[in-house]
Amino acid sequence: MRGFYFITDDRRTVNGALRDVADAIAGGAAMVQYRRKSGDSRVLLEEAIAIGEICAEKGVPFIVNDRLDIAMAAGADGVHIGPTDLPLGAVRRVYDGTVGVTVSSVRDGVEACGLGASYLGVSPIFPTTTKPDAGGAVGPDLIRRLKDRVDVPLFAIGGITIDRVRAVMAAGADGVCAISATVGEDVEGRVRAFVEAVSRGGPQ
Ligand code: TZP
Ligand code: MG
Repeated sequence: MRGFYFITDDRRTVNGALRDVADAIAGGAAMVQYRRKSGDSRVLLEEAIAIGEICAEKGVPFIVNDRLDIAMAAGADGVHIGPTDLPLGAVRRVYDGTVGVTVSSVRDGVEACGLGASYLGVSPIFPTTTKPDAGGAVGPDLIRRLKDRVDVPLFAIGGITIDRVRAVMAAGADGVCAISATVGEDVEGRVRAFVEAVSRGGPQ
C-alpha cells in the first residue's frame, strides 16, 4: 500500500461524495475511504455500496471508516478504526480483512501492529480543522520514529498540503491522505498533483 489515499469529505452530499470518489480515482488515488460520521445505518450502507462499486470497477481498494458492520455488509476491502471505535483486538476476532488504525504515538502504533493492524494512519501530523477531536499535531517526526519500530505502511494525515508532502515522505511515509486540500474544485487535478508529489517524494 503506497501512494495517495483519498478520504471522502463528510461535508459533501452523497452525490458530491460519489463524484469526488470517481474524480479521485481518475486522478490516480491508490485507495479510497468512505468517511461519513452520522446517518442511519441503512443510508450509510447504500452510500458505501455505491462508492464500493466505483472502486471495484477501477480495481481500487475500498475502506470504510469507523464501522466494521457497514464495511462487511458493503463487501469493502477493509475498515479504518480510531481510538473511539471498536478496539482492534475485538475487530480481529471476527474480521481478517484490511484494518487501518489511527495512531498518535509510537506506543499506540507498536501496540496496533502487535494486534494485527494492516496499516497506520499517523495523525494529526499538522493542525487540522476537518477533525476537531484529532488532538494536537504530532509532526512528521512521529513517522520517522514509527518507521524504526513497525513494518506496516504509514500514511500521514491531518493538515497535509502539497507543500508538506516532501517533509512526510522524507520522514518515511508510504503515502498521504488529504481531505481539505483535495475536495472542492478540480478534485481530479488536485489528487493527480498529490499522486505525483508522493511518487517523487515531494512537489517539484
Ligand atoms: N483523521 C485524522 S486527521 C483527519 C482525519 C480524518 C482529517 C484530515 O483532513 P485534512 O482536511 O486533510 O486535514
Ligand atoms: Mg473512527
